[in-house]
Amino acid sequence: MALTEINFDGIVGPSHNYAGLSLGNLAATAHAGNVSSPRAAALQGIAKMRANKALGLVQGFFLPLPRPNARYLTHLAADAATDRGLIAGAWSASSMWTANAATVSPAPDTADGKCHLTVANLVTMPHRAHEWPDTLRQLQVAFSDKAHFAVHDPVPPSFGDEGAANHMRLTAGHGQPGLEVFVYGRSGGRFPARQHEQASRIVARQHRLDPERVLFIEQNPDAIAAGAFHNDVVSVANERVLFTHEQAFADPAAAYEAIRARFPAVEIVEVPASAVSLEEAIRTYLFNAQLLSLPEGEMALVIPTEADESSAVRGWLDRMLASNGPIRRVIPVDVKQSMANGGGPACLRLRVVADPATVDPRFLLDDEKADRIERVIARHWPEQIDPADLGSPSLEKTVQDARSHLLDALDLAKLAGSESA
Ligand code: SUG
Repeated sequence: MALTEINFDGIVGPSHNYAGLSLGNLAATAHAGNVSSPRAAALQGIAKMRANKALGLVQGFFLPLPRPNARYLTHLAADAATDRGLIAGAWSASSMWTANAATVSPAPDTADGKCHLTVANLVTMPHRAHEWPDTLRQLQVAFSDKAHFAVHDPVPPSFGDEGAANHMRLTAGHGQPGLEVFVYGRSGGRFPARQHEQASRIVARQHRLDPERVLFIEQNPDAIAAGAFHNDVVSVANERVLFTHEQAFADPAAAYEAIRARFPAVEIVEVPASAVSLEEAIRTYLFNAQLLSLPEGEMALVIPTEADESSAVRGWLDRMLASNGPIRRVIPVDVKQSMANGGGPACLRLRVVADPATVDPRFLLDDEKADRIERVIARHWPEQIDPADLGSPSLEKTVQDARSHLLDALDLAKLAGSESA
């Protein structure tokens, strides 16, 4: 089979909770302390995968990581009563947002003709910084075919790297060479800039990209300060289309010019602030959408229901659809449980352009496997978690058992236990 885009969604883990750990992520901090619904969250995620698969797309998934992370907890020497944030961090299900798992450069872009993946170090947020060893282990299993994939260690922790959430690819077709656009933050005003320029540059060199087909663009500090903690909250690209908010980049005119110079076929669909303010774009996650090329050839935008329910956003989308632009369909999806932690449809997936036959088939979804996963979730995922219960031995057992049942059901028991320290 030819190279195709495969979306790997993170299965929402059984410890999904609202601990309010991500400074600068407004949804996560607004919902801090709320009771979460891990079972509903995971089922929402499976429904999204099923819907995308039904569009004729290839769908993969990654497993939740072992939580609580026992070795990490030991190293924290945390006090159960006073170090609640640290403990919650060890329990976080944040690996569900696989757009932060790694940066991916497909084979047509790299000097050795392999698909390169660099696991993200996620060092800016403590609860995410301990994800990468287990994520790496999973990537090494899913993409173990060394003739087709090169899986890299994270860039040094001195440079924060948040993976594909700050990376876009423009190309005439997924299987053709592309322009890889890395977006970094220099200043985030009141909030941290999570993607360091040097991390992006290291990844580009490590992936052996052609310097003529790489761009490094600064994110607008005002966007970070308004809550766009990753570029994928304000822009998304697919094939020849860049769908972006007017205020996504520090210098939008220079950014568009540089993109056009290297990829003249680009179609930039820019949403002006006069139609959708930066705040409304961030509140509704209009840009944290999956922009997908359907088998029939047209493009669809999979948006969160929050965006569909906004009159400003919906009004703009209706005008866009009427204008005969490159995006021909808009498909709302309910991922409310993830959205309340600042993770929309695009955060929940990692795009890998590859021949599906070269990927470990245990990570690819079919209908029967979706049924199997749903059954495990319905039976073993907790219905609710109050963040005050994080640390409880009985909840710990429930969460660990739930994950083991999933691993067994998918023949992936070898990923039991933890690599993280
Ligand atoms: O890293 N939220 C995640 C959301 C990640 C979204 N990813 C992309 N935009 N690609 C984060 O901020 C909240 C967890 C908590 O507060 O309990 C959290 O980690």
